[in-house]
Amino acid sequence: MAKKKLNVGMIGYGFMGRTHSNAFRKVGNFFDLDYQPVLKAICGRTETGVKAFADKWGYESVETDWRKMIDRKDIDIIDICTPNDSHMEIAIAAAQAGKMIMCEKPLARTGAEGEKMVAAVEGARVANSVWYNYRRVPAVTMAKQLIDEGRLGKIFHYRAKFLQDWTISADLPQGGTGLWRLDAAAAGSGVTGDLLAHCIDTAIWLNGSVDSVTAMTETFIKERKHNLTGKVEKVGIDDACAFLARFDNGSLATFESTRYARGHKALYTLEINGEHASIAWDLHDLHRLQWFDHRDESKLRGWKSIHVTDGDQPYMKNWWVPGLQIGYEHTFVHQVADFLEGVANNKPTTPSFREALETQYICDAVLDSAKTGKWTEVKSLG
Ligand code: SOE
Repeated sequence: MAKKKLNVGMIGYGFMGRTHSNAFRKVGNFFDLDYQPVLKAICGRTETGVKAFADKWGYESVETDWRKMIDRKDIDIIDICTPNDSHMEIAIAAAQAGKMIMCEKPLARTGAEGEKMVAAVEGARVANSVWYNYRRVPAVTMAKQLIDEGRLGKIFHYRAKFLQDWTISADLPQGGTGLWRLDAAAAGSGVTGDLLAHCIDTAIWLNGSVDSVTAMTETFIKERKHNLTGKVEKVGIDDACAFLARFDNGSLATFESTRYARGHKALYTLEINGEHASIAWDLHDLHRLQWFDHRDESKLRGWKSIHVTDGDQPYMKNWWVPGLQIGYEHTFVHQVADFLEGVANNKPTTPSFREALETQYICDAVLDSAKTGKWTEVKSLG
């Protein structure tokens, strides 16, 4: 049977524009789905740049004004790949136009912005999801299955960190292409919204809601030249953040992130300790899940390194043959596959905007706590 086409209109074409375009192109080759995405239009402000991107990735048309893209009748899905300060405006307009929406993480700069986005997509009843791609690393999805099957028993500890080192130089400017992540007005926050948001999203998916947090943040380089104004301006983002959390299930957690950990480029690790078993995972070895089960016979008990590449492990039957691994780009393919399956079955794709709002509330509580120095309760989703 011929697949039904869904036309994608992508807004923004930086690093995430590439990961998403690649995913839309590949998904139909590996997943058996009712729907086939079509790269219908790409939108960016600079005509030459957006045309070059369209040629490279095979988009059928280009737009330089996102509002025109949203007005187009031939677009079904709006994919938001712009910096965080435009997520809300674009998502609300897209929802009002009845488009399905896939939004790059984080949902927004703040919980208040996120609430308006949730109201818009739920009011318009349009399919929506946020690209928290690390949920869809097969080893991480398998961790979720093992936890949901009760194999860890009661969970006592959750530990996560996300370390990078790319902003150490004081000469690095803030603002503009690629560097908007250093500009608080565009990004909302620093490592909290950019990197810890990933750790938080995975954590609440695996271990449930967070009740309260206590945090510290630091901005190591206080002033940087701003690419848009040409002037040296105050840096408003957090360069590093560490926080403690209490989950609703009684477990305790530590989270840490920085862009000043010399030698680390994208070290995202997590560990969970339960009553019966522990799990550990490392993005640099993303196809492996470390597993310790205290119920094993004592003389053989020890950490196992499970190579998550077999057909009965999450997503893997769609790829190569057992033993051959996949990587970072495939997590985005999985996100599209799940979204299209959700559209076919009229089921929400996790994380929905509402689920991603919980991450936003935790980020808000972390940043508030870092200012007040106090334990802070996380706003409830209601
Ligand atoms: C920042 O360097 C960044 O690109 C994040 O924005 C992504 O979300 C993360 O997956 C990798 O690091």
